[in-house]
Amino acid sequence: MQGWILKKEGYDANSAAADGNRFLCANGYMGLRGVCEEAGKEQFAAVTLAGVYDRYMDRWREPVNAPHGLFVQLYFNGMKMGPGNRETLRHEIRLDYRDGVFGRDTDFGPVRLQSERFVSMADCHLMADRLHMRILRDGLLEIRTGISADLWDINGLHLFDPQCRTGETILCGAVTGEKGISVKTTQCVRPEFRAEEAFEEENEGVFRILRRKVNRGEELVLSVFAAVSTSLDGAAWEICAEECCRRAKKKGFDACLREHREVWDRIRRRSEIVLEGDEEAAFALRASQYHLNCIAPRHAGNMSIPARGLSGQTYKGAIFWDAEIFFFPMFVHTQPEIARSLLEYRIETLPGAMRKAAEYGFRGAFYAWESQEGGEEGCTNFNVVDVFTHRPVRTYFRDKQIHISGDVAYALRSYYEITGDRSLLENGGAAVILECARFYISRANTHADSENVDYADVIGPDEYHERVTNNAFTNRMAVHCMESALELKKIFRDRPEWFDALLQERGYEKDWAALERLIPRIRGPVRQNGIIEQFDGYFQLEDCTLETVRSRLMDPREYWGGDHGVAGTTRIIKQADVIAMMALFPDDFTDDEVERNWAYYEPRTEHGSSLSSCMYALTACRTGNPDRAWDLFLRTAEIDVTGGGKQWAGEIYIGGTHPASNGGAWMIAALGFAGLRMKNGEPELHPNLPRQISKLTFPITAKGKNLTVEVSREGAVIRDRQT
Ligand code: IFM
Repeated sequence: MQGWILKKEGYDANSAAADGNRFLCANGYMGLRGVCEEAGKEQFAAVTLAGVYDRYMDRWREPVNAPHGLFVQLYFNGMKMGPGNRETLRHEIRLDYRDGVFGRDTDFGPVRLQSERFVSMADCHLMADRLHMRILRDGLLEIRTGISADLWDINGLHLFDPQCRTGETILCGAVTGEKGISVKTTQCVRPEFRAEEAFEEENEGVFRILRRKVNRGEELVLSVFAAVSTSLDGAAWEICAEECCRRAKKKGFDACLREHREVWDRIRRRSEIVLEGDEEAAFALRASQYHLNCIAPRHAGNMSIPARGLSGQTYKGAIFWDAEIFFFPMFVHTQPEIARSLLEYRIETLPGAMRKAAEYGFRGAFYAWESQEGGEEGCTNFNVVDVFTHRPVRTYFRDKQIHISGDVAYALRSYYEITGDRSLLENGGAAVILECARFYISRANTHADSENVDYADVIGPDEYHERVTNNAFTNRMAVHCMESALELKKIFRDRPEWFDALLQERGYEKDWAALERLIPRIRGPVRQNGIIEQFDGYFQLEDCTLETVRSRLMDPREYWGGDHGVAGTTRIIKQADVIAMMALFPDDFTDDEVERNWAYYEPRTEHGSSLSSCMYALTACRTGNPDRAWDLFLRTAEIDVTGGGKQWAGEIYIGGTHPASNGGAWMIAALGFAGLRMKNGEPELHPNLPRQISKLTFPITAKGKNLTVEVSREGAVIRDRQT
């Protein structure tokens, strides 16, 4: 590992799944897992498409993988070359975080293959690969390249009726089973050598065979261009992939790569945090920013980002609260058009959220916990499979994790406050806030004999304790959402008629009055010796250590939560909950309160979710303890360098990249260590540099102004930035 390049030497089949994540190439439209050209489903090869979902039989709906157009398999004298072969002398893969170029260098014995490939940031449909083959023995070389359908699907099959075509541009098209969405992959090549050409069509795809007698010392170069389009891409989708391939072939690999790099340069100029003083941390931060930037929807203005990005089909390719609370901050401060896209997705899926609220007998908008196409709920009632009985376990994420609607409203309000751009609220955002607030009115539990209002039967961010009452985080989010609805009146004080018409259109008159009455009655946090009780009855649970709970596990993959989970009857929590509330609502709590709660909850937190550490790190910075935040920062930023994080929840695979940690690393560095805060619409700095960092420099935009933040031991400044 050095500077910008993640490297791995040697081949190890057992780490193929993790490496596929760590070495991911993506451009927001699709993600190509970090596997070599010849990889198939055994090595977890996949080209995962953003926003294209399919359901096979009664399995979980998940994103669709497109046929893989950069497939290349070499044969030498009839022998298949692979990095795991006995003859292979050396194998290395690498990923450059500056521009997402994936490289390999494999000495197969008779041939040394070096390649560099990318998923284009300049043309979202395109990916390209250039292979450089040095011949080390005389013999017959066969290059089998084409479009492979031998891909890793978790809950497939998804593509049916394959239609393949050979020729200068080969093609493989198919349709999804559920909704008949067409997916097309095309491929063409530019060999810089002569070879006999033949084609093969089979179940596994369509292939071109380039055959040639080779002599030791020869150097052969082959460029491969592949493109993907789907019938969701608009009117021109049918010809889009073919034209994209032809254009790329004509331009050549270098020109395509140049255009791709120019876009990455611009992205980095707008978002990159330069961390000085600790090279390991700087490297991890570059990795984090690469991973979050490469999955951002730059090709569409109304898409969000799944919890495992585009690294595969884990978590059903669904959008969670991760988008608003963990990805959104980096984007809103650096590339607000992407933050806007995440929220446009929520605006467009409001009807789905309203349907979900109605399904449970409530009014307003209850957003999907795992949101898929059109806001469809992907979360099932049985979201975990028990490792002992192999039976699905009833989980309550779908129906009880009601903070999701407040999280969406929280981001909408922040977008307005940070960018000063009211147009999102005008064009659907205000309606979302009103409907989310209406959901909290309708979901509140009142009592015949008291004025108190509770939220009973909920799950907070700590998912291990299910069906609890008055989860402090949830109550605070609900209040914030309802206050934001009231705040809209002030935001639109110069357009009272417009706002009144909106209230009228949504039939909101009675709800408006209800909001004003309800907010002061909602149970606020209950404290015991300054410690906020996470939910009613939490302090009555067994108070034991994390080690004790871990020692009770009978299987390392066992699910800790729910009725039979080892954590449920104890105070051990999965992830930041009270502390997440403190991070999101800093003005509610004194430093002393934050410190005490941090000291209480941190040792009781498993950090079993990659969303956890960053909240603890942020709050540690806020109380002037950046050194306490340091390890949590490294853990957050390094997760997709090391391939860490949980891989299993019961029998369900949950591995992939960790965009929430990537966003969390940005938050810790910018909001925590540099102490960036928005005060009355203006950025301010309250630095908390840990001893390892000598300087942080990064770009932000605030209210349309491009600025550079610089924080060092000498001081902190915010300067205008030329773009
Ligand atoms: O959204 C999270 C949740 O908070 C914990 N489990 C994983 C989800 C997706 O990252």
